[in-house]
Amino acid sequence: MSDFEREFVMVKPDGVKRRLVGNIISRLEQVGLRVVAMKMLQLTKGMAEKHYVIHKGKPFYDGLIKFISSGPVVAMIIEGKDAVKRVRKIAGATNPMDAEAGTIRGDLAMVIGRNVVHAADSPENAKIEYSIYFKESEIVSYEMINEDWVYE
Ligand code: IDP
Ligand code: MG
Repeated sequence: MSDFEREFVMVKPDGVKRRLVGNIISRLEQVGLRVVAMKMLQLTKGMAEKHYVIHKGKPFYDGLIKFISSGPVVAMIIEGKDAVKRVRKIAGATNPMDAEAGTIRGDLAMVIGRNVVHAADSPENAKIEYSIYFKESEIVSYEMINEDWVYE
């Protein structure tokens, strides 16, 4: 489909430690998005700095780098129609206090520094970010068995 996009998503260390990985992935899968690459890893400080380069210099930056590299994360590429917009909507507002009920952050998190999930904010940034974690050869391609019922 021509408007298919790839979004980069990461379950943060709080999400992994709280055993919310399945819950978070389910929410993405159940609307009709698909996982096309996934791995669990712990970020080095260098990887964390690369990932959050746009926030360098902000007051929360040092804490963010320390937190995101403090434990395992699950990095994944999510594919589907308008995947970036759709995933960001499902993730909810950055601050869980402002996130609607029914969103990942609205249902599963309390404060901005522990908001359980990361999702890239544009298709361009998604590609830049997922390239830190995945080689092109690690991204798979497949049709869902219910493709014709999820898409028309
Ligand atoms: P996003 O994750 O919704 O795209 P960004 O503004 O890109 O939000 O911020 C990246 C991450 O940095 C947030 O998810 C959050 O964990 C953290 N963060 C952003 N603003 C603050 C803040 O004011 N205090 C603490 N952490 C923050
Ligand atoms: Mg962001």
